Amino acid sequence: MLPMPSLRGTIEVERKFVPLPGVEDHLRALGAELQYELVFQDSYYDRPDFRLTLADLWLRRRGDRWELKQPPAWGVRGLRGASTQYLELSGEDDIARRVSEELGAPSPLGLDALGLQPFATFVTHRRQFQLPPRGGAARGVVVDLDTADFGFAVGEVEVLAETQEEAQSALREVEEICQELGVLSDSPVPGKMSTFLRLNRPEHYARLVEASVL
Ligand code: V4E
Repeated sequence: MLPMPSLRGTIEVERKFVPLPGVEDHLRALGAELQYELVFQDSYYDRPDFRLTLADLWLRRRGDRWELKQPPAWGVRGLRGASTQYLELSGEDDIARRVSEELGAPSPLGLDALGLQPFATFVTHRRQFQLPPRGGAARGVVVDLDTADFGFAVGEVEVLAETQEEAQSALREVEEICQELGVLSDSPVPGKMSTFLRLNRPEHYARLVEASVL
């Protein structure tokens, strides 16, 4: 077992999929229940030189909350490809500190003082399903079915993990559910953000593909 850093946080191990017709019936047959239906707006922010997203940092305002997704310092080792793992920060002060650090600010500044601009804004209609925990796992599996207002739909299977062992089993669980749903693709399925950028911000998209962030 690897030594663990003391500050762990919770990481999201996820896999996106193309939501085929009948996916909701399929989910219910696996024991999933609809948790909620929600409409929210995301605005993603970066510097004009794409400093944050080139570092795989995704700063967004979802409704009235700031959120930051970043690659975790721990998790499934060597994970690449169709499944992803990200650590999500949600306290505005913590986020401002992390973004200040990434941008090389001499001292932590507020998010409004860091020269950030929105580069993508879209509205998502989400239906979230919950699958009961399996095989002794502490948490259930969440499946989101999202439709964005630019005419794009995507599904996502997500399991939270707090230790490296949990992250490994979360990855196995996420792949197992995708397999059972018949949506386990070998190659990564594009999400809302990468699709939005490809359609609306081709220069930004090309830089991220070139840097292997997307
Ligand atoms: C992490 C990330 C981006 C930010 C958007 O994350 P995502 O999970 O796609 O959005 P959403 O709305 O489902 O967030 P949730 O509600 O689950 O918190 S945009 C690009 N990335 C990186 C990334 C990647 N490199 N590859 C894949 C397949 N997905 C995401």
